[in-house]
Order: sequence, then structure tokens, then C-alpha cells
Amino acid sequence: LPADPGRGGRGGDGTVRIEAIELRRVDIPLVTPFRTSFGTQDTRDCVLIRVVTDVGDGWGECVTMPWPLYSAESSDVVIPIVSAHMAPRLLGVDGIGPRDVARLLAPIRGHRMTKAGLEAAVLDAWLRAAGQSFASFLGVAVERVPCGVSVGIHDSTEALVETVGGYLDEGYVRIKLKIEPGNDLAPVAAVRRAFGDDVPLQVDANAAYEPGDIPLLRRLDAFDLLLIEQPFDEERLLANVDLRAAIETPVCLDESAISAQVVADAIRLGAVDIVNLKAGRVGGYLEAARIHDLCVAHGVPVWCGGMVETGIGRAANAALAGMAGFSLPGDNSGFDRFYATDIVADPLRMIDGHLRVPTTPGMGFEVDPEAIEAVTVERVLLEAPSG
Ligand code: NPG
Repeated sequence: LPADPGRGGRGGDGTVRIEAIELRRVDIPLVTPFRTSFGTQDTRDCVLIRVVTDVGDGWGECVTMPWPLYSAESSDVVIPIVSAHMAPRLLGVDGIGPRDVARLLAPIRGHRMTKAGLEAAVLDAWLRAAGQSFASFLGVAVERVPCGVSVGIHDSTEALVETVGGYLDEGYVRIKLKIEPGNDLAPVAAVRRAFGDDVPLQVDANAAYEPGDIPLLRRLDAFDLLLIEQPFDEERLLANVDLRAAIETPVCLDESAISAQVVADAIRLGAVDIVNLKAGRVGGYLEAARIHDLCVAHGVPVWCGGMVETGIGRAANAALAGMAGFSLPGDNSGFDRFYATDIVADPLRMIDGHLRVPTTPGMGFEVDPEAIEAVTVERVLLEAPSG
């Protein structure tokens, strides 16, 4: 595995001491319900984290879903796990740099989205103190990143075609269709028929298929897709080896790709063509950058996934997606794909099919405290023991 990310003039040598961790469970209405093979979301229910450090505050977002269906994590376990097991390993510890968060939390298994939220909050505080943007920390050289959009499962193909047409009119440069057994070949065929062969199109199965479905999945080859994402259960790496042997469409991993180690193993097994990178799924932006480096070294393309992030996570994703190995458009949509208003000032908007890469110090946003207060349903403050 490559060494820790640390090039590109990444950061100063400073460290922080975390005095307090504020956890806010929020519930934010979505502009339209978002249906995946797991269920339908009407609101974004997740936990935002503020760290109070000796050099200032930082914010991060835990991208858990309300239910433990995408992965074992869910929004209702974030506050208990941080309170009981993570905060005690971080609060009041001297000399914490961004890379130390993952190190200090490493004995705790799993809970990667929660760890990623904590690490992002510390990175935000640390980068702000250093006067450095996350993009500069990552060595990003581009000013904007292309916007793909993830389209939920629809009740009818007519409705799906209408939704996709709307996104294409808005300027999205790539369409990703959620599929599930019974909602796969027909919707993909309908979208191809309606918009032609030139629209960059890919599908996401969210682990909904079985290895016995390979003959069915093979029929997707007719549609010239950019990729098929995560056809099988997260633990079924070898089924992807069989699928790759059977189909032309590149096979992309999402749920399975939980760490640099698993990605390295998947590459060695021949189980993957392309990797969807999500900081939350892999335990943090630094692990995501490490996986990016690993994939670049092996010639494996990566793209930036999304988890219906608020403006906090969306800004950081826009920086991550600017790294050189991100060679396909990501699920880096404008904030208005999901939200009527955002909890950050100046949320990222799509302009000409792209988002700007944030360049302000920190992770690239300014929170709007009133907007956050208005959507907060639970608040917990954890403080370092005094003395
Ligand atoms: O654009 O932020 C976005 C959403 C992208 O489809 C998206 N995320 O599996 O990739 C995924 C997925 C997801 C959505 C996963 C909802 C779980 C629930």
C-alpha cells in the first residue's frame, strides 16, 4: 500500500487539542423523495460534528443513512458510539494532526462513516488554522469538477425519462440510474431510447443481485454503459471476478471497497475495473486519498461517490474529486439536486455542468449556524475532562 497521503504541500506541522465535540443529529427535507433498492428517503437524517479545538472550530458530516441497509452503520448509532468509544480517545489528547484521528480510532472496528465525520471536522479546524484549503492539501490542480447525477428508482419508465430529461437540461454531464431486480433492463433501455447513445450512462445496483443473475446482467452490455456499480453483496468479491469474465461493461465497486487494503485485494483478485470513492465508506478523506493513489498506481480509474451530503460533505467531495486520478464524473451534484436550502452559506451550484473546487481555508464551506439550528433534532456536547 502507498504511504500516507502527504504530498502536494499538504498542511503545516501544527497539531490541535480537541476540547469538545458537539454532535447534532439533523433532519433536512429533500426536494424529492430518493428511492434506492434500500427504501425511500424523504429527508436527510444524519449527524453533523463540530470539534472545538485550541486553534478553532471545525465541522464534519457523518454520511450514514437512517437504516443499516447500505452498510452496517446507521444514523442512530453515531451519537452513542462517539460518546462511549470515540470521544474518550480524542478529547484532551495533545498533538493531534489530521492523520492521528484514524490512528487513534483504529482499534474500533467498522463505524467508518462516523470516523470519517470526526476526521473531517479535525481536518477542517486544522486546515483553517494553517490557512490552507483542502484542495491545496490534496494537491488538486483543477478549478472545477464535472457533475454527474444519481437518479433514484421511479414508479414508471415515463416518469424516469422525464426526470432524466430534466437533469440533462440542467446540464448534468453523466447520468447514473439506480437499478434493482425487476427495474433494470427496461428503464435503461427507455433512457437510451429517449436520449440516444451519446449520453454518458451508468447503473448502480447497490448490492441487489446474486451471482446467478450474471446472465441477466450480461444483457446490460447492449446499452454501452460506462460501468455497472456494486452488483453483489459487499462480501462477495469473487462474484465480480466471474462477472468481469462474462460481460464487457466495466465493473465498479462501491459497498465492497471499504479500505485501501480491500481495494488492493480486489485489484489483485481481478475483481474490479473502476472504484467509486466515498470518504465516509472508507473511514475518511485521507484513506480515500490513499485509495486514489493506490488506484492510480494500478491504472484503475476512480470517481467520487455521493451520500446525499449537505454542504459540509459536498464541499469536501468537490475537492477530493479534483485529484488527478478521478477520471470519470462523480456524483458531485449541485446542492439543489437534493435540497431547497443548504446549511452552509454559498452552497455549491452547478455551472455549465461543473462544480467549483472550493479554495477557502478548511474543508471549503462556511456553516450557517441558524440554518443548522433549525434542522437539529438532537444535540450532545462532549467535553474534555478538565485539568
Ligand atoms: O448524489 O449524493 C448523491 C447520491 C448518490 O446514489 C447516490 N448514493 O449507493 O451511491 C450510492 C448512493 C446511496 C444513496 C447510497 C442513498 C445509500 C443511500
